[in-house]
Amino acid sequence: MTTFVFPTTAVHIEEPVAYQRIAHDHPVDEGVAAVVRAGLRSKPKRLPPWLFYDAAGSRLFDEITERPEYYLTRTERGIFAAHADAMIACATDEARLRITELGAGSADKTRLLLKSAVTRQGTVVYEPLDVSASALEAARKRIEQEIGGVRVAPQVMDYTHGNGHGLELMPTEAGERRLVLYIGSSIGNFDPPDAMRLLRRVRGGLRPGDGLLLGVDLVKDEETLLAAYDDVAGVTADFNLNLLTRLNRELGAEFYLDSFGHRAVWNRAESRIEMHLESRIAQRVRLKSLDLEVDFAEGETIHTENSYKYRHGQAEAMLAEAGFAAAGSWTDERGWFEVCLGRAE
Ligand code: AVJ
Repeated sequence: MTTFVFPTTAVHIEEPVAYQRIAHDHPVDEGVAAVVRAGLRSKPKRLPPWLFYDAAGSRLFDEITERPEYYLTRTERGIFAAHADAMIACATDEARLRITELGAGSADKTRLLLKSAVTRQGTVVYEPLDVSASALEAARKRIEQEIGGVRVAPQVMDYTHGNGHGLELMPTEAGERRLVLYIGSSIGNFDPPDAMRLLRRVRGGLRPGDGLLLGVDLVKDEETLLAAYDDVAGVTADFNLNLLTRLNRELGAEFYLDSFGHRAVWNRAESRIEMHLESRIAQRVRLKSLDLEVDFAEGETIHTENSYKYRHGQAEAMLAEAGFAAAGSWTDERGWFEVCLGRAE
């Protein structure tokens, strides 16, 4: 029996027996277990955003990108639709291009760039890098089916965890240049020092003349930013709360979803949107597979994501610091999103 202590009363809820059974059928992923244990014992509590992306979370993220408030995907796609040819021309500089993407393909956005490359040089090798073999396989099928002339060469890799070395990529051939795509504002999840480490790591895997195309979300009015991370249909809330569903399933946790709420905050000083899961009540939550009990005060939060927003010119400055010369930058008519091309020096 689990007890939720409300300010004025106490509610008793039956043990979620089904979770217990599943937790025992399920081998516990040690990486997930370690990061959850550390994150829920730290003060303030936090969990890393990569935990969002189980099967249900990945579906919810795709749904977010279609919400009217989530301008990021639509805006970046518009930039590619208008400028993909210019970007590819700028990156090739007479050489043959090989396109490497950090992440398993951002669907139509990547497609626009691949099409430009095929138009320009007849065929192109496309190398998506991702930790998920299944995501890579889905991307390979989709892309080979949809665009002729693209040879997909997926590589299973966790590009986010460095060890001081450069990215280990397949060697390019003579007369070939690599263009790395890091789009979709994915870099926004990293705080500035980690973002710089990642960019340097990418640079470490490249040769002079190779390129990095970086997509970043820009600072804009607070109302627009907050709405993008708190859509009225509640998809972002479901996406955030799904993290607790995942812990219930995988770690035999006993989070009662109705006792937590989604909160998006604009942290102006840090220039980032923060997502939190806020405990509506004072409560103790058990995570059976971790043999852990976690206390929450009423209103206490688990910080689940940062999404950094940049000022115009900042992405280029970061690229420069990582060893890339500015080779081009494109934005939309509202100046909401920016795509920058850096050339490895
Ligand atoms: C995938 C990290 C770019 O920060 O906008 C969307 C994730 N979180 N809504 C972002 C996200 C909430 C997204 N990124």
